Amino acid sequence: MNAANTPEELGTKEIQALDSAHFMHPFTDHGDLATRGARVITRSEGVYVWDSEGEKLFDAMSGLWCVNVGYGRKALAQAAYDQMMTLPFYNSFFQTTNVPAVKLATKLAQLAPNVGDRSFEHVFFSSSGSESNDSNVRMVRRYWDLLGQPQRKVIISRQNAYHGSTMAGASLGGMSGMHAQGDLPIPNITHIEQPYFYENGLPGESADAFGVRAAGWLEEKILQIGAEKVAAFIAEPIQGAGGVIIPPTTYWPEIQRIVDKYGILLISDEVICAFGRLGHWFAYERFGYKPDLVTFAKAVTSGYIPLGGVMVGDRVAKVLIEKGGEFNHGYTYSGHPVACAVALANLEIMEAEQLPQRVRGEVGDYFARRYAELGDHPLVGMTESCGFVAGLVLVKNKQTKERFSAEDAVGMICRGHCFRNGLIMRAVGDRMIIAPPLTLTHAQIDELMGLIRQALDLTYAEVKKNGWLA
Ligand code: PXG
Repeated sequence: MNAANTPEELGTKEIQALDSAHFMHPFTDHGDLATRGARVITRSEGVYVWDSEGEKLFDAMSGLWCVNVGYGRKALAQAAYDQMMTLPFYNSFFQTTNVPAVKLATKLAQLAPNVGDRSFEHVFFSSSGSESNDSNVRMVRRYWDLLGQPQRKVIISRQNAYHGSTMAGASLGGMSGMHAQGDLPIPNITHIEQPYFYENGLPGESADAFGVRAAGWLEEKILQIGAEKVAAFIAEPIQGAGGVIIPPTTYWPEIQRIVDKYGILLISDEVICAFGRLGHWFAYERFGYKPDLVTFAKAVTSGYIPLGGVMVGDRVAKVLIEKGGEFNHGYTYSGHPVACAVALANLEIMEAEQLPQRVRGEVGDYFARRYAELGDHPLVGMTESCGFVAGLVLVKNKQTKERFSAEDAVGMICRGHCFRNGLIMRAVGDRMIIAPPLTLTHAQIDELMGLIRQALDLTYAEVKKNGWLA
């Protein structure tokens, strides 16, 4: 154990006390946390993490949607060590560059498939998804200014989207709880309803019909604002933090038709969905649409070190480069050599182990089949998965699909049972979601489904005891 990680010297209680005294966590009620004490995660291997009490947990969330190659990869540590000893940092502002950043940009340009007249030859680097989406706002505005259409300012996004936590990221996102704090969204960002069929489909409406109707909300919004004022539409291929909301297959083609019709830019926020998660290097390939800008972060390094960025499609890159002169935007760590070296080593593992192919091939099929079996549980209203993301809805009554009330906090009850029984699964309202490492073996898929079923059984027993079942 090194100095930064010494549970032997500091007991769990002491770490929790210091945590409460000094560490402000993201999205956390600190009063509440102080009463229960944070769980201290101390080590990891493969698809498992351990806490300071020695409890082993199956990490079905890949850290936070990012550890796609699994924990304990020596090659990534070695890449970081070697790069730190060679050149730990140099900036890329003043007409300088570094080899790992150049190699990574080249590699990403190779991996991003061309679609129709769109190709991706350029990458802008940041250190996170949030920063990348701020960069998107800056680039989109610069693009339209350079084209002599400065009135194109409005970016349309969706309710319940997550695009990060900076001013622009939180504004682009559609989380009402975030907007309620700090006067968000910032001007010129507006939202349409999400394509959540289970919740918003009309009685008798097919998923396909709903997909077209939901995409139509974009056209309605564009017409309401005036097409000449709309700069871009931003969306996650599948909403992650919003609860793994998988749009009907008709949704994306109709979105494409609409953005093409009005000539507005399309931003695909693939912070969760890229790098094999849906069985492809980039998710737009899976759904067959043509974005102009693609946000990435998280799994580009499998979360081993912070790195994010934007794949800049030729339509935008050409204008910025040929007409733009200096673009007054960038971060100290844009193209950080250590982060880029780790990303290269990570992508090498993904290629060598064919992780995207695994996810869209037989292993992915097995995962989908086993996950769908959870649909027979009395508490489960529906299951859905795509690649290695999956979600299910907890319901009071399987036949009528009656939902629990928000006060019941049934998702949190289920999450508690998961944690106490060796499983990390995320709760978003009454949806339970997972995004496991892409390395899962068949045996680990079986283990995971067993752990989920056990948590569902325990949750069922508890809500039954509470008299909540309809
Ligand atoms: N876009 C998307 C689609 C994301 O999922 C971000 C942007 C922001 O990335 P950074 O690196 O700035 O955090 C994200 C991040 C959750 C959860 O509760 C999800 C994210 C972050 C934190 C929590 O599921 N996604």
